Amino acid sequence: MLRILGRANSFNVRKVLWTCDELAIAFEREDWGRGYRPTSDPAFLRINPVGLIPAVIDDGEVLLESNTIVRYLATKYGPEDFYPRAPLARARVERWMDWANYETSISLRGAFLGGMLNEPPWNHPWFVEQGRWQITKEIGQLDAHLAAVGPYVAGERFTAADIAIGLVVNRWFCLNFQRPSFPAVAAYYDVLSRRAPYLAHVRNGLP
Ligand SMILES: N[C@@H](CCC(=O)N[C@@H](CS)C(=O)NCC(=O)O)C(=O)O
Repeated sequence: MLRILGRANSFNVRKVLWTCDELAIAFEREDWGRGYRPTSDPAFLRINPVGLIPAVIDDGEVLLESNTIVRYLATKYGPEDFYPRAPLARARVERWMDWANYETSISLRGAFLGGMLNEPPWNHPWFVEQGRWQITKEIGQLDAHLAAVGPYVAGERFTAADIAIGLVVNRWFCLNFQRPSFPAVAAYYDVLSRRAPYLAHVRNGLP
């Protein structure tokens, strides 16, 4: 059975849990990371020398990096719609996964880790303000995109792109500053919230 290493409240582990439930993949999960066994433990570092969760073990093979794991599971277990094989359709999914993991990760360090959890060094006031400004700009870009192509990020169908973006959107709605309203993003949050695995692993009260 698939083994998922990582705490269930981690942003990146939740992508894997959500994917498994969407694709009906059986798994067992072990608590590793902040508040549990530390990822600096030599036993964990033998699995992921970078010391980050999630790590997944499938058929004795280690998989690392949340978006790579989602794509691996989608390729191995998922239907065509969820992770298209055609190059252009696939690129339209992967574009948003890359955008989420690079662009919004940077802004959420200031807006979430600094501004909400007060974690140094991200809590420097300049960095918090910069992160809030940047994530607001990015959610505005997502809003314009969803208004044009919705209801899902890649258009008509729910895809792996929604796994990455669904986490960002949930966190956006939990941020503790005066956020402008973005109607297409709010509608998208409602659409995702009709999915039981989203409510179980993502919109479950955690940012
Ligand atoms: N790029 C990595 C980032 C992984 C990451 O930042 N994981 C965080 C949790 S979301 C972590 O390992 N934190 C340390 C801890 O929980 O001890 C991915 O997408 O998997």
